[in-house]
Amino acid sequence: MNDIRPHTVYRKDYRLPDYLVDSTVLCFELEPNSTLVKSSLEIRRNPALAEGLPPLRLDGVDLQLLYIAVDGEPLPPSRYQELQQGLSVRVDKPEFLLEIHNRINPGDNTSLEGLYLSNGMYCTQCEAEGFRKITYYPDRPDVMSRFTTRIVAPPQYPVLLSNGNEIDRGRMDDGRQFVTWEDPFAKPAYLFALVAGDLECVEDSFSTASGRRVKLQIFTEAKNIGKCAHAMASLKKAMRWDEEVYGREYDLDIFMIVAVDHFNMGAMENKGLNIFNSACVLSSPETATDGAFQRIESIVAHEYFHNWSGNRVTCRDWFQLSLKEGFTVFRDAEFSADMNSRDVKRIEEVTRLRTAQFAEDAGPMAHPVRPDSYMEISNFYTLTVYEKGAEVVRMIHTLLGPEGFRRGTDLYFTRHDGCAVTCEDFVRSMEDANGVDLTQFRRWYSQAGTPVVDVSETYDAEAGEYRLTFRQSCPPTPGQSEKLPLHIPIAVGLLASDGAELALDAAGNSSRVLEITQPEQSFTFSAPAAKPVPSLLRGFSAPVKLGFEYTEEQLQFLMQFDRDAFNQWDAGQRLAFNAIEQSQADYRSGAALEPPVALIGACRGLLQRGSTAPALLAEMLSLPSEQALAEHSDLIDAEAIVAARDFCRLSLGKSLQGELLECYRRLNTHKPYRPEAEDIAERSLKNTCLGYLAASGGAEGIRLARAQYLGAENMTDSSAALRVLVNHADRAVARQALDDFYQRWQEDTQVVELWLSLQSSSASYGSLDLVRELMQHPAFELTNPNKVRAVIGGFANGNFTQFHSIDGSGYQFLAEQVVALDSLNPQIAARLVLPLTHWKKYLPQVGENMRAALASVMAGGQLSADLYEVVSKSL
Ligand code: 0A1
Ligand code: ZN
Repeated sequence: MNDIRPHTVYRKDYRLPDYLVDSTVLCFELEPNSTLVKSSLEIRRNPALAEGLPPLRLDGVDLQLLYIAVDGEPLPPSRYQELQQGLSVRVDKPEFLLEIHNRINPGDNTSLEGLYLSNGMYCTQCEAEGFRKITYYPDRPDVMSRFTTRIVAPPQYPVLLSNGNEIDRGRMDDGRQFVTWEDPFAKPAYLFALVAGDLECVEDSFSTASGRRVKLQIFTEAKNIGKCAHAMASLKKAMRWDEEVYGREYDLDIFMIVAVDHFNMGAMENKGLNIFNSACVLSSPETATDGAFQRIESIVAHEYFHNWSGNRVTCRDWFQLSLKEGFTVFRDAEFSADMNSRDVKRIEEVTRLRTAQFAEDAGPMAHPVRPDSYMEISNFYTLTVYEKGAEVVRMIHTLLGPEGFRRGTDLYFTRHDGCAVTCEDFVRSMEDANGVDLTQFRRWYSQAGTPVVDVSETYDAEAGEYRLTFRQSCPPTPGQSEKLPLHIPIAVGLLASDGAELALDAAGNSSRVLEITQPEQSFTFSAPAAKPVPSLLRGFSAPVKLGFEYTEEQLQFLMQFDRDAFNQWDAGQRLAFNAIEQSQADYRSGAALEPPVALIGACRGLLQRGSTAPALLAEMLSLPSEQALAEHSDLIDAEAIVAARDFCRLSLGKSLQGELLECYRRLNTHKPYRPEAEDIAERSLKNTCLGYLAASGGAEGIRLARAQYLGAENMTDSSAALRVLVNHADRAVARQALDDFYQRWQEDTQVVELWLSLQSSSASYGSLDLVRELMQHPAFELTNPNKVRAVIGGFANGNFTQFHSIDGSGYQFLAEQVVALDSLNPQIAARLVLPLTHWKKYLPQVGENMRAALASVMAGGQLSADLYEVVSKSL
């Protein structure tokens, strides 16, 4: 934490760097509390700029400067000035060698940015602005340099890694050893990485399309060496996929992944040396759920794909973050869709977007995919930049088609290889490769907020014409009161009364992408026989809220007949939203709640027909989460949401008991575990049924859950059964199962994280007292983000019932924890506080409690820039 007032950085203020760094030679002498860093930088005046030699500004935070020299001559103090966050050097020639020695303290670095220690192992995290915590440097992504790194360490750190290829190693007279690495590709400092530790590795290799052999290594502590196989298999699949789908080959002779326990995010794409949060790389059937297996596959792919979309072509400045993140999320989503169930993958993405990104868009931190300003860039690693950014890329893909999109990416990679570029450059490549004009489409990058598209229909029976009219609008967001119309691709189909699809064009296609560009726009279709039922926004072709007044019958019809699986699911979600919202209204007015008859009927039909794929069926039977319902509300009444949702769940469970039981029994086989799509789907459906059976109050559900818990041979089934017991069994039964689980898995960090979050996020079990108790448990560590996310995050983000307890105790608790965390890890503190920032959307009394908690954070003393930005913008 530093003590200067955070200031705002604006995109419009971008200037080219005054100086370039052609080569960067680093030497680290590792010691826990006093690591020596020596750097030699070949610096050159940027030829793109005018005459003159302005001072050289270097970034630096928490560094102790020991030595500074130019071309071998130590600099007199008159030639440089230490600033609060860097160094200013007076320059007298256009090219020179700058040498700097400084010390840092990795042992005390709990921010997990820069160089730090995690379980006795050294590792780095430099994105976005962490390199400045290592040494003085122009820490900006448009300064790209070739790095050579020597690491010197005592023998208890036998593995010494950095980017690129190993070029030298040896032992010093004092017994320390060294390894030197050279990265032939110029890169910005944020992609620098160093690891030193007592690690083991699994090794494999990959033959590229052009026949080069790449060594693949995954490093972990010895105890986890048996948990790397799935990540390795995922990596090889990703490498092949990127060759096949994008024509992108890997470029170094070695690709390394290291698992670390203390990490702020999921993983990091450092050139040739990816560093991963252990939870996103380690797995085994006994210890990892299906969800974890799939997450690992997608994150390994995501980081690998960055080698082209991020590293070879990088961002000019941090406002362009979505250039690499939106594009790479789109790439990893398509990869996962190809490896697993495409429909379920899309449903999961859209659920996340609607629940969390739409909420972000409607909150005080709303920003465009390409933000215009920030105080702390770490706060902009958001769902908007990542997920909405990916939706924007997906829309380009939809508009251009797969071949057109590939022409665009080919041009983008060739044109900008080795460069630091902008979102504008990406769009221009798409235009130039396809001869199209995306001028209006660009507004997706600059306009914040979730667009609303309201649709109405008319039918002229005589003319046999069906007409759809689209009206688009977008609510104001901070700093953007007026919005311009967007270019929105809306995929539609029309269904006849027998479920057949109408042909929408001369070629007989039954799905068509309508391009909406005007505030209001109509399209007419030929429908000679009768008025059709529209299937709108197929595959969620644009990140908008679509309004259309469907009747319950139409929704049931679409659930059964729509050819678009996403819209089948979405029709069911609309039915569920309507039913739960009706129950909320009844709850508030004191009326008796009515079972959701249409929803029950539709779900019964799905279960009885048995024609829906298990993966999709599991999704279709799942109710929207409390968080999704909250996002859907104009004014959030947390208590009514919980009551109404619980009631609908109970009604479904009771009414469909026979069907659910039958389905559960049919799928509850003891197959050997495979994390393959088909098996994952069956487990998902089975455990969905189990959840309903237990939620409906009968003893049978609990009995089945106990039996499943005892007999489970994989973590998916075991943890699903445990979750059911924790949420629905008597407290004593739940406690016993939890104790048993902990006894069995206490040595496994990832399983213990699961055990913690399962409790903190339980509506019935996870009281605030329990959460405080968990924070005292030996497994909890306030300096470990995974533990913080499991316990405090699980409570604040996953336990809607208890967190929103009417007395405001949950909010006050969160505020206290955020303040405590801010002095340790500002990035995590600023993320953890987010649930409080939506206070304006809650019923006045509740919202006031949330606001008061936020205000108490502000009053909590000197805040980090990270936390200050979020809290001040939200108050
Ligand atoms: N580029 C990484 C995300 C990341 C960002 C910041 C980090 O530390 C503060 C770490 C990772 C990705 O997209 O995977
Ligand atoms: Zn990324």
